[in-house]
Amino acid sequence: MQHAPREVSSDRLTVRRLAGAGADASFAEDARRGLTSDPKSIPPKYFYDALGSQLFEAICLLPEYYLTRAEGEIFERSAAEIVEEAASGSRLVLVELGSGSASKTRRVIDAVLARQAGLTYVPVDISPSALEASAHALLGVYERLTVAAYAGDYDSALPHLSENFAAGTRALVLFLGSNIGNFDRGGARDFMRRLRDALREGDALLLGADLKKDAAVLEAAYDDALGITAAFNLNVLARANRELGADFDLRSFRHVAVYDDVEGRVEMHLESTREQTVNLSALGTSIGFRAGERIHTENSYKYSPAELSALAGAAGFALKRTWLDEAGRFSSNLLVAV
Ligand code: AVJ
Repeated sequence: MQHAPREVSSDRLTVRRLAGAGADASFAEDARRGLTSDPKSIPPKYFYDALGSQLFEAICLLPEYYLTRAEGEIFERSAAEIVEEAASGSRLVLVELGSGSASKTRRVIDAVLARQAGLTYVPVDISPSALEASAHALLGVYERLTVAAYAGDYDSALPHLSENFAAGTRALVLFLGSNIGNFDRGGARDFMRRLRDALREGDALLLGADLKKDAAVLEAAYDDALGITAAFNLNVLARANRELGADFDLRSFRHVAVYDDVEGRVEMHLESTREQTVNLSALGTSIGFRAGERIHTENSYKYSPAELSALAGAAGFALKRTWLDEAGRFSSNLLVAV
C-alpha cells in the first residue's frame, strides 16, 4: 500500500515544540547532576540528536537486534486484528510515543485506513529532525492522513494529547519497540498511570515489550559485532562536546553492555580506559575519571508475561490481548484504559 512520496501541503501538518526538544538547557543540568553523582550517569534521552536518531535506525537493521524485526513480524501478521480490537467499533485517533522514523507504524496506519476514511496521527518524539522527516514521509504516502506532531519528551506531551481526541473517537496509543524498557519498574508504572490519566476510559495502549531471555542473546543485541551500538552510546559524549563545550576524548571510553538477570535489565555504560579529567566549559566544571570508572547511560528492562499484566493493572489498564512473534522473543500487548 506504499506509493511514491509527493509534495506535502502543510495544511495536513502541525509540529509543536515542547520542553526537551532538540538542543535544550536540560542537557546541561542533567549532565551536571549525572556526572557529579557516584556512580556517574547520563539519561538515555540525550542519545537522540540527529546522528543518534540515525544510529538507532541502523541498530534496528542489525542481525543481533531482533526487537524491531520481531515487532514488525507481529504487525505484518496481526495489525488488522490489533486495530480491530482497539477500535471496537469506533473511529480511531493514532498517537505514538517515541515515534522515531515511524517505519513500523505504517502497517498500523494501513490497517486503520482500511476501516475509516481519514486518520489523525499524533507522533511524539524527542528529536525534531526525526519527527519532521517521518511526518513528511508519511504525508507523502498517505493522502488521507493528518499529522499533529509534538517535539519533546513524553511528559511534556501528555497534557496535549487530548487536544486531538474528537468526540466519538477512541485513541490508540502506540508505545513500541521496548521504549518502556528505559523506565525502571516503578517509573514504568508511574509513567503509565500518567498516560492513563491523559486518556479516556476505553482508549487503548499498544505496549511493545521485550521479553526476558538468555543473557547471551540480550548482550549481543546491545553489543553488536559491527560496533553500531558502541557508536550510538559514545555519540552522547560527542553531543556533550558540541553542546556543552566538553572535551571528552571518545577514544578513551569504551562501550559496555551487560545483562543483570536479578534486575532483568540490560545496562549500557561508557567506561573510561584511563585516569583522566574532562572539562565541561558550558558548566564551568571539570570531572575526574578513574581508570575503569563508568558512566551509566541506559537501562533496558525486560519483562515476563506475568510482569506485563501486573504492570497494566497497577497503571489503570486491563490487558486485553498479547501477540508474540513466532520465536517468542517479543510481545505486543493491547491494554484498555479502565
Ligand atoms: C529505543 C529504548 C527501545 O533499549 O532497546 C538500542 C535503545 N539502546 N540499543 C532499547 C537501544 C541500545 C532501545 N530503545
